[in-house]
This record gives sequence, structure tokens and C-alpha cells, in this order.
Amino acid sequence: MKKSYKDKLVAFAVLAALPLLISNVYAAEAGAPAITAEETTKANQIYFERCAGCHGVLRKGATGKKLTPDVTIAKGTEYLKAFIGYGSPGGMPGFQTGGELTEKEVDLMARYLQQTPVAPPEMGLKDIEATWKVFVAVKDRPTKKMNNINLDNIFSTTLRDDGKVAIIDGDTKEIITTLNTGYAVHISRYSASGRYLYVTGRDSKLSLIDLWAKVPNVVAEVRTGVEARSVETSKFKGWEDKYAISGTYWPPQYVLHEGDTLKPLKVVSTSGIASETNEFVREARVAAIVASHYKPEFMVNVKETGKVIIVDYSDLNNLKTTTIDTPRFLHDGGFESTKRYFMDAANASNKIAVIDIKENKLAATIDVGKVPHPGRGANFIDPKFGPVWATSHLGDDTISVIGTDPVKHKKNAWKVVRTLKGHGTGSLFIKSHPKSTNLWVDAPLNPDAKVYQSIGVLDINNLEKGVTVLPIADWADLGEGSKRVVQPEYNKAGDEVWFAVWNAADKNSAMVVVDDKTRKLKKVIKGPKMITPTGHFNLYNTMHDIY
Ligand code: DHE
Repeated sequence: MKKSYKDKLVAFAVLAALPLLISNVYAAEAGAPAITAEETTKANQIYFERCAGCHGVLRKGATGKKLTPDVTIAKGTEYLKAFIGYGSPGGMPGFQTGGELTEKEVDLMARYLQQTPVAPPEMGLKDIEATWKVFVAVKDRPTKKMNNINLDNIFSTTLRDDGKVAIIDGDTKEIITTLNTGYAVHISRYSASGRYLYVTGRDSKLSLIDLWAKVPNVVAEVRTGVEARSVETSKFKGWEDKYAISGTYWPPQYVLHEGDTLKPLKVVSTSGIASETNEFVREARVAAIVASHYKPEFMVNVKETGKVIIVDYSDLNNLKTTTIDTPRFLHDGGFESTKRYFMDAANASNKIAVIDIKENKLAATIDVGKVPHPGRGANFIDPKFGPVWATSHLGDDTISVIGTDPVKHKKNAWKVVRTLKGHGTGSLFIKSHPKSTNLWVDAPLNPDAKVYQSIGVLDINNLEKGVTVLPIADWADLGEGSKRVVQPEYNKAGDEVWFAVWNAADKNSAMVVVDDKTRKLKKVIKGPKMITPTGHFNLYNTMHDIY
């Protein structure tokens, strides 16, 4: 009898725990400390929730270091405990100091990391299809918008540890509804018409939300794997709302879905030979995906192999793909202002790869600061250098500003024209808006609370003046906790900028809205529903790639 995906997951759990069940106290590797079956189950869960994103399920390393027993046993339990508990200047968060793990859990993880990792199960089209649910069939959905919400200006806000998103009215700043989605939602993207919202959880649950319903609701969902971070939708003229694409960390693959039902149509593995090393990588994870406005194509970042796969979705049966080699490891990125060039962060190489999505080729690679992490980056007109795109960095406190106009500003194109001092090391996101003269930069992974609880802002017309720091978490007045300020995001008009103040699940969190012109506090959105907000995505700006 063929096994369902759930059966496979159970089989995996049993397999992983089998040696433990036999002895109950277990050291798989010679020299590894003891760990019980019960502890392993708990550690598996913590590893999935907190560690796998950076270190990989096979623990071979990517954004984070390699954590296989050949490395970890030599480091020893005490060293690993210090690293996990207190973090490192290289960007590893302190899980004990941040309140995410107790001292006991840190000790458990230090011992767990010295055991041999076990690979989770594969997941083919049939397995994915078995998890697919349509709650409201297309024929039963409204044929016109049934609410009075100004959809263009809504925000889909991740409520990370609550497994939900909040749909917030950008005009009234009221929460319209909160909806159950996957565990630790990572990103939200909107369909090209603006009717549908796609949300992916870290657990690979992909949810489809109908924004035309009287109250927006989840109309379909599907599990695409064990771990995921990305989703995007077809944006080319004539293909609006037709397809969605989801990318998974495990299994390493991408899935093409029917846009209005999430029915999985095609699965493509991304395991393969890496650029630069030419070695086979099993865990070649899908990071950011962007959709072309020029052609019916998706750009899929394969992290560990350093490949951008351009997927032509005009004929799924005879799928045409173009593979572009870049430096590694590809993570996040976005378009420059004309949307012809995809500015793609290769974070382990400290480079930005520029992909020309009209010609489907690598246009340039540019050296930037340490561990670029742009989110989608920030576009603005530099008074001296013309159109530019900027990234901040996880590993240093600089902002690299890159010329992006190869026609009218040819000598600046694909060069770092300025390096600005940002708000601090540990930055994840940077943002501006065509109607603004501000450049906002966060630093949520900075080790200093004063820095990660605030935001930096630069005046685009006076960049030499340096960064001004605003105490966003203080403005939110939330009481105790880490209160990391995450991700600037504009409203549709470009006159407000929104920030998440991300606290632990049992503490108060908030969204803070700042007037972009005056840089003064406009509104704090808080209350019992606002649990661990992180990313927040304005419909109009996200749909049109305005940032
Ligand atoms: Fe993210 C984007 C992966 C940690 C909040 N994050 C992305 C993207 C990827 C990614 C691949 C790009 C998606 C796209 O554009 O299609 N993120 C990862 C990780 O692997 C990592 C480093 C570790 C992990 O375990 O997940 C990680 N990310 C975080 C966080 O800790 C953040 C702050 C909170 C959280 O949810 O865990 C976080 N990531 C975000 C946000 C975006 C994002 C808000 C979207 C930014 C945007 O402007 O589009």
C-alpha cells in the first residue's frame, strides 16, 4: 500500500528515534554526550523551529555554520552552550539571552548537535496533492469585491509564533481579521490582480486568502514540504492570478500551483551541482523567488548551489528553464526601479549578483559589505549618482549603494557608488519609496538592545549627514522584553512607514506607524491579537514591486 505523506512523517519520526527507543540513552557518534529519546524529540522540534533555517536540516551549513558531529564533537558541549546561549558577533542570535530558550534547552541543544542528523522524507506531487484542501470552491466565491476595504492599502502582518497573519486596514489602522496559516509565517505575496493573498509558513503550509470575501478568509491550503520560505505569483500580462510558485528548503524543490486553488501542478527538484565548487549538493534550498513583469517567468534562487533558475511558466508540460551561475549562497533580493534587473544577494560571498531578466543573463557581480541582507532592497534617486539600489548587511554596519542605470548613468552602473554608515551591524531590511526622501534601515540582530530596539533613517538629499536614530520600541511602550524593530514597509501613498516591534510570544508586541515626512509617531497598533509580528506587506507596493 502506498504511504501518505503523514505516514512518511511518522515513519521518519520513528526512524529517527529508533536507536533511542532501543537503549533510551544514546550516543550515535563516538564521543558524543548522552541524550534520551524524549530529549531527541524535543530537540528535533527546537532545531526545526530555531536552527534549521540557517544551518540546514542535514546541518551542512549555509547562512549558519556546519553542525555535523565531525565539527561539533571537537567543539564540545560547553563551547556549543556558550554559542547557542549568548550568540556571536557574526549574526548568530543569543537564544538564552533573547529569552527563546531556557538554560536547560540550551544544554539539550548542545548535546543534540553532537548526534548524527537524519534526513526528513521526500515529497513528490502525489504527496503534496494529498495535503491539498479547497475550503471554498472557485464557483462558490464572490464574483465581485464584497467588502468596503481599501484593499490597495492593506497590510498582511505575520504573527509569527501564533501561526497567523493579521490583515490590517492601512487607512484606519484597525485589524480587519486574523487568519490561521502555517507555523511561523515567513512571507506574504499578492496575486497580480490584488484579489488573492498567498502566505507561506516555515512549516511549508501555503495558504490562499480571498480578499474579495466579505471578511477575507482562507479558501485553500496545501503542504509543500517540511520547511519553506518563499512564494510568488505570475505577474506577466495575460497570466495574472494564473499560477503561484512555492519554494521549499526541504525537500529542496519548487512547486507550481494553480493560482486560484493552489492545486499542485508540477514539482521540480533543485538538488544539483554547485557553481564555483562543481560539487553535488543535496540540500540546495530555494530562497527568494521573484516574478518577471517582462515575460511569463519566475526567478528562483537556489541558495547552496548559487544558481538562479529562470522558469518559463508558459508551457508547464515542456518546462523551459535557464540556469544562471552566480556566487553563493543566494538568499534574498529585489528589482531595481525599472524591474529589468534582479538584484540578488549572495550572502556568503559578500556580493550582489545582477540578473538581467530581459536577456536572461548575469549582468554583473558587485562586491558589497559583509553578508548583504537587503530583503527586497531600497530604490531611490541619488542626487549625485542617479538611480540606485541599496542593501544593508548582517555582518557590518554599512549600506552599499549601487548605481542601476546602464543607459543614462553608464559609468555608475553596477558599481558601489557610496558606502554609507547605517544603523548598526545585524541589519535585515532597508526600505524607501518613490515618493519619499527617506532611507530607513533596521538592525534587529544587533547584540545591543539600544540598537535593535530602534531604527536608523537617512535623508536621501543629504546622505553625508549620516543616520538619525529613532527609538521605535520606546514609542510603542510595551513593557519588558527584547522588542526587536523589524522591517520598514511603506503604505500605498508612501507617506507612512510601518515597523514591527517583535517581542517574545508571552510579552507585548506592536506595529508602529511613523509619519514619513515628520519622522514622528503616528500610531501604535497593539493589543492581545498582536503576537510576535515580524514581516508586514502592503498590498499595492508588494504587488507592483515598489520599494
Ligand atoms: Fe527571513 C524573507 C529565509 C530568518 C523575516 N527570509 C526571506 C526570504 C528568505 C528567508 C529565503 C526571501 C523570500 C522571498 O522573497 O521569496 N529568513 C530566512 C532564513 O533562512 C532565516 C535566515 C533563518 C530562518 O530560520 O528562517 C530567516 N526572517 C528570518 C527571521 O528571523 C525573521 C526576522 C523573522 C522570522 O519570521 O523568522 C525573518 N524574512 C523575514 C521577512 C522577509 C523574509 C519579513 C520578507 C522581507 C521582504 O521585504 O520581502
